[in-house]
This record gives sequence, structure tokens and C-alpha cells, in this order.
Amino acid sequence: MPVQTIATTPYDDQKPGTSGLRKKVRVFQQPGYAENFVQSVFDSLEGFAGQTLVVGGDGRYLNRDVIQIVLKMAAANGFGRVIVGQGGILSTPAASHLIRASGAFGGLVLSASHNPGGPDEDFGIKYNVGNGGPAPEKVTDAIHARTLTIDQYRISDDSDVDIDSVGTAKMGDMAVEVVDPVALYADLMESLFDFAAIRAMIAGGFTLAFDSMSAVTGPYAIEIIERRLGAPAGTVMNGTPLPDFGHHHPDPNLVHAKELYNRLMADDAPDFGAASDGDGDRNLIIGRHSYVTPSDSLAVLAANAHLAPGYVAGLKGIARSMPTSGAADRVAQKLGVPLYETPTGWKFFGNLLDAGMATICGEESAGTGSDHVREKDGIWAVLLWLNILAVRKQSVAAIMADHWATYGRNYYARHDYESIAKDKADALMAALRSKLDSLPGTTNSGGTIAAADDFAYTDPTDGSVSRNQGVRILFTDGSRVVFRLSGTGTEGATLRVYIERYVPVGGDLGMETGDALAPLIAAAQEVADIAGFTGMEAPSVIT
Ligand code: VG1
Ligand code: CO
Repeated sequence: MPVQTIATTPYDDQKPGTSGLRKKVRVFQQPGYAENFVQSVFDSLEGFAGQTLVVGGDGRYLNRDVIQIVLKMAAANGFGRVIVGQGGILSTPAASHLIRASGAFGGLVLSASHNPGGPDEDFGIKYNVGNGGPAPEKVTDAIHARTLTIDQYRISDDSDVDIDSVGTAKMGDMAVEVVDPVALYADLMESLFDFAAIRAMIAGGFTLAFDSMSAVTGPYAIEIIERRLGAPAGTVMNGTPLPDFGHHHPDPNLVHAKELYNRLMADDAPDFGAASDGDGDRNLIIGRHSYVTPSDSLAVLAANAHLAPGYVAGLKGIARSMPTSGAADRVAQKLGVPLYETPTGWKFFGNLLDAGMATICGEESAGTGSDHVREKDGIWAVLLWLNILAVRKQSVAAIMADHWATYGRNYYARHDYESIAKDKADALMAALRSKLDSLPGTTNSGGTIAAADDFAYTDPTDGSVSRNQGVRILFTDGSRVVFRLSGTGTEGATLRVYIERYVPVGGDLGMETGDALAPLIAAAQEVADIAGFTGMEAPSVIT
């Protein structure tokens, strides 16, 4: 296998964000752009000679090309084996499981998740470490530092490998194993949940719809929901992964999963609806005429997880990202287990899961998961919901009403202001940060401000500190407004405003979310002058 060493010059924009490096496809198509990043990953690691690397992606445009580049670079850099999903497909949770199950050194997950795909849209590369989870900050910082000094990369001269047939090939000394991307993952799901009970529920007339959004979960959902659980063909909508996701954003929210939402709100709606995102790690849950906010979903899953075989022993702890509502905190309190509040992004959960401190984790952005892998997992969340429904034999709406009657309700919404000029977004955040000290004690439409800070997190397992993770404005009645800038976008900046109000048991638990939050939405404007800085009078997306 002839290896070429190619001279290169650094790109100055390869800093990984919340979840890997995400850029426009055109950016990735610059000469040496993907190669520089992949070599920088390898240069930041030690001890992988002869070891295994897992590679796969969500099937978006450029997936196949970058997989061939990764194979040739892995061979030239001394990996012993690469395991690749057939057709280049691996959902993010399935990649995490495969890394763990195969004892791999790490993996490269090719995805820009919920971002749109296609020649004019987005692509991404994320490195996951041997526990199956996203590289922690110290690793992504090292990768970024290397991208700024890199002067060469190594790549094999070999021709492309056939990644469409299951089997093993050789590239020099390195084995390339093409595997079924679904089977191992589906078996893991079957080991965690009571498939017989869910099957019986479906056979008994329970109806459901699952929207794969033309993204990676299609083959997984068809195997698990239709084949193994016996749901009728057609239960899985948009089940073929397309390189451009059929021109949609594979983002499972009320804007982009509108088709599913409308179906669940119709008179003849099925009992249960769900969707997942581009790379299969997020989930949207909608009961018949009953939308479940992701933060509430996390709380309900945590409160009821013991009803599924994989979690009968109970939870060791619950972890949520800081902007996620406090609904899960009340469940943790009742269960008598610790609750951890981390910065946004799954990479902060890995240490807690590895240390056995948390069993279930979640984010307000529709990501929930457990210690079965080290990524959030869309299909896992759907199956846990189905398992709970099969045991409790109640509707989603009834389960939600019961949950709120037990714990009180955290009214919650996220307002996204997209495509803001970066300097304006930075100026807004800087202005907010500069007045944090003077806010406590002042009053606005939201009430009296009790505290205001910039969230910082100290990892309880290794003491590492992450600062500037979002500005929190906390009111005396427990309500809060949180501001942060997205770390996954590829165009300008996105301001995320997270709004939460808690109403205890005995209060009005049946309000419309918009009404419940109106005073706090006004307060967010007053404190941050969003319209003044951005020129936008309303958010582009509300979830
Ligand atoms: C967003 C979400 C965050 C999630 C991240 C990656 O990040 O808010 O909760 O972990 O996407 O998810 P940001 O920085 O844009 O707010 V995924 O499914 O896009 O890999
Ligand atoms: Co995702």
C-alpha cells in the first residue's frame, strides 16, 4: 500500500462546536479541508496503531466521499481495522454502540445532525472516543490546536473500497469490515425493552406513526418498529435516507416535523407519533392530540424507566443540560437520586455515565438517552415511551396530566433567532454579560430577579471546568430565562432563548404554554433588547 505524504496548509476555521466540526459542504470541498481535520484528529491521539476505528454517517451528501478519505487515511496512519456501516450508514447511537461493542479505539461520525443536507447545505465530522461518546473538551481543544499548525497529512494510494456489500476487505495491512448497521443496535434495543408487551399492545390495536424525515433512522425504525414489533408497513414515514433529506431540515420539531404533527392533531390521529433527526440521536414525542415538550419527556421517562426491563433496578442519577427545564429535577428529588446540571452538548454526560453516577440524561433539544450507549438516542426514547405505554395502558395525554398532578408543571419554550450577523449576536451577549452584577434585585415584566450569572460547570469526575456556557436570569419565583449562542450552526449566529416557569401542584396546570410564559418572554426582550440588537421582532423558530 503506497502511502503519500501530502503537504498542506492550515485552515483557521476548524474549531469543533457543540457537536463536532460543522460547515457548509462547499467549505468541506476545499482542497485538503476534510483531510486536514481527520489528520488533526489522528495527530491528537496516541496509541491507536493496530487498533480499530469505527466510521459511518447519516447518509447525507459527501458522506460516501469522506468515508473513502477516512479509510485511506486510517490505513496510512496505522489503524489495524476500520469497521464501516454498509452504505456508509450508521446512526449516531448505533456508532456509539458499535465502538463500545467492538472495543474500538474511537470512531468518526459523519453528520451535521439536524442541519439540512445537499451540495449547498451542511456536512460535519465528529470524533468519538473509546467509551463511544463524543470527545471531551480537552480532546476537541487539542484537535483544534493541531488544525492551526498542520503541515502534512498521510493518505493511501489505494482505490476506493466497496462499502455496499457486507464483508471484509484489505487496504494494505488494515482490514476494512463492512457491517450491517442495524442488527447489533436492534438487538441492544431488544435487550432493554419488553418487545413482547409492545408487540401485544400494537397487535391489540394501538396505532402509531414514526417519521424518519428521510434521514438515517429509516432502516432502524423499519427493522425495529415494523419487523420486530409488528407495526403495519407504512408506520415508518419517510423511511429511506436521502442525501438531501428530500430538501427538508431533518430537525424533529414542530416546524420541520409539521406533517407528523398535523397527523397527530387530526380527528383520526394515531395513539402515538414520534420522529428522529438527521443522525438518529434526537426524538420528538407527540401523543394523540398531545405534544410532549422534550424537557417533560425526559422527566416522564426518568419517572417511569423502572417499568422497562433494562431499568428495573432504578436510576443511579439523572443529568440534564443547564437550559433543559427543571422537570427532571423534581423526579430526581422524589426518587432520591442526584441530579446533575451540565453545559449543552452530549460530551458533558460521558464522564457521569462512565462513573456510574447517572443512568438517564437529556436535553431540551429533544435528546434523551441512557447509559446503554454514550450518545443521545432517538429510537431508544421512542421505545422507552412505548414500553411505558404498554405497561401503564394509558394515553400519552393521561400520563402527562398525571405527571403534572404529581410534580407540578414546568412550562417551557425555546425561542431561536436564526441567521443573525455574528457581531450583533456577540454584542448582545456581551451587553448581557456586562450587566449581570447589576440585575439582582431589579424588577421587570417577569418579576424580581433573584440572581444572574454566566453558567460554569465543574465536572465532578475530573474537575475540569467549562465557562461561559449561557447567561441565566433567575427570578424569585423560580422562573428563569437563559440566553446562549448555538454552537452547531454554519451560517451567522443563532441566539437561543430558553424560557421556563414552574407552577406547583394546586396551581393552574392546564394553561397554553405561550400564555403561561408571556410575562417572561416580555422580560427576555427587556433584559436583552433582542429586537434592538438583531432587528428581529419575533423568533424564527419556537419549540
Ligand atoms: C444543539 C442543541 C444541543 C445538542 C446539539 C447537538 O446545540 O441545542 O442540545 O446537544 O445541538 O445535537 P446548539 O449549540 O446549536 O444549541 V445534534 O442532534 O445536532 O448532534
Ligand atoms: Co442529531
